[in-house]
Amino acid sequence: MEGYFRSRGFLFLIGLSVLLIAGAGKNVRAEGPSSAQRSVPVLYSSDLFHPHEDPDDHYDLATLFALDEFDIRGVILDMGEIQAQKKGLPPLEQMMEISGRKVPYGVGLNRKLRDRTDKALDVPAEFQGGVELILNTLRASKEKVTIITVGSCRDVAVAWNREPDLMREKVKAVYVNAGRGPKDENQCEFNVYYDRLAYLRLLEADLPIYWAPCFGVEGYNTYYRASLDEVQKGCSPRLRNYFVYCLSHSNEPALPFLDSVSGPLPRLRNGQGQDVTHLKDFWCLGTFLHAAGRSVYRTPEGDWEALQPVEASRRGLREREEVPFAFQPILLWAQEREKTPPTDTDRKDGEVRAVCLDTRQDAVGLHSENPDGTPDVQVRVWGVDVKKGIVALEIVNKNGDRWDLKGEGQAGRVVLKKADTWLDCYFSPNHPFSMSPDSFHYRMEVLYDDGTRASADFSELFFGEAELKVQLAPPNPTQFVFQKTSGEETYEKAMASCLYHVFKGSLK
Ligand SMILES: [Ca+2]
Ligand SMILES: [Ca+2]
Repeated sequence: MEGYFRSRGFLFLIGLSVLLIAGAGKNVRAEGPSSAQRSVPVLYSSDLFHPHEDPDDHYDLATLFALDEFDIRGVILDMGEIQAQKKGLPPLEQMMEISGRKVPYGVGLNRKLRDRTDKALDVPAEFQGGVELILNTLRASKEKVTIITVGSCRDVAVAWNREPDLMREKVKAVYVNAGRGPKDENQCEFNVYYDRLAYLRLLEADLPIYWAPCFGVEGYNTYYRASLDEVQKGCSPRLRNYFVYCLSHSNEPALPFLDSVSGPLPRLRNGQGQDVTHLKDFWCLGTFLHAAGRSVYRTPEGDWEALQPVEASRRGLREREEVPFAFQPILLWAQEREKTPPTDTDRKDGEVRAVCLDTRQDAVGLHSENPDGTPDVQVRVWGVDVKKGIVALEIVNKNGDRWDLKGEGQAGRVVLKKADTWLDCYFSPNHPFSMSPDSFHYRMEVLYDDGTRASADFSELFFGEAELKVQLAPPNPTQFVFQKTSGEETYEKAMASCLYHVFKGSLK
């Protein structure tokens, strides 16, 4: 929906004309980019850590501060349980120092949502800072506020659970950088991994959601690559030092480092040890540009630059607009799973059937038969021959993780509960950061006392209590999904070039 992308610029022009009329009679300065300064109130939630998990969060934070349009009302340091070890505050303090801006911040919740409506009121006060920052900021704001998430969706989802009316009234847009596109089989992705139910909850919220999947087919993803070496050529010495501090995992005092004479940009290596500094993965820039109301223009030099339409006009670039991405209308909702559990009435003689029933009950520990506070997967199995006696039972996923009755499998223990016609198995999955779809598909195998075996396959429910449903092109859209509208190659070049220009000449 290219029209929507463009309409942002149109709305901006209306806003600007009001400003110009208001200023009529006075000595109004020529229209320029400064007229957009601090015009977009923003709350920002990031899984920002030092040392970093992925330095893209540091580049995203710099982007937030580099775009003049943003009036940063608060930064949520997401994932309280990790913030306790790897604090996100040093890079945030560096960015405040470079930009000369003081920004309120709060540490986010330290545990996953237990169900979609969880208000997390039991979480200790030291981890309530994120939710409170969101709600207090909205209460105090006269204008509607844009929310951007580049980590988990936890604190925003809980803010919604606590005060939906306030959120409906005061939230202008929520940009959600997470997940896989609407055409994908499942939503396996890093930011979803953090807190699956929080992600589902935020997407289903009755808010103007701008869903920006990180991966996905048919262009429904924000992924691109850019060279950190190229990007840093446009950076001021202090901004460059901010990146050097991050990439070198420095433990020197954060603020003096900004004015130090640092060496060359440290090399960034992937899990296999390869140098990926020249081809770093990135995702979120498009959402920042859209939230700021900028459009993308092709410069006479062959670069791409994201500008306010007014600034593009001033520079004679208005006719050179390109649209590498757009937000398309979508409807997102969560569909509850059927309350009546599946039965085995149509099961064939001798067939063993296993079905994942629930993922919310805590019945087993990782390596102990006692509950450990973390919910487990419950699988119901029909057709096991209980007359024979079970000597061993194990569950293996396609990733190779293994659970068994004694807890000798490296992944953990299985606990059994027997009924007349079925067997319930409980175990604790521990999905890898990659959240490979393979780790959600399992085989259960029983060894009987006469040496024979029986087995059945099953899949873990991704969100547990509900499923994510999507409808593209709904009649009255209030939610949108990111889609690349140029070819992959053009999109990547355009975003990499825009990133370079966002930093060039800013944050000195
Ligand atoms: Ca992130
Ligand atoms: Ca458990």
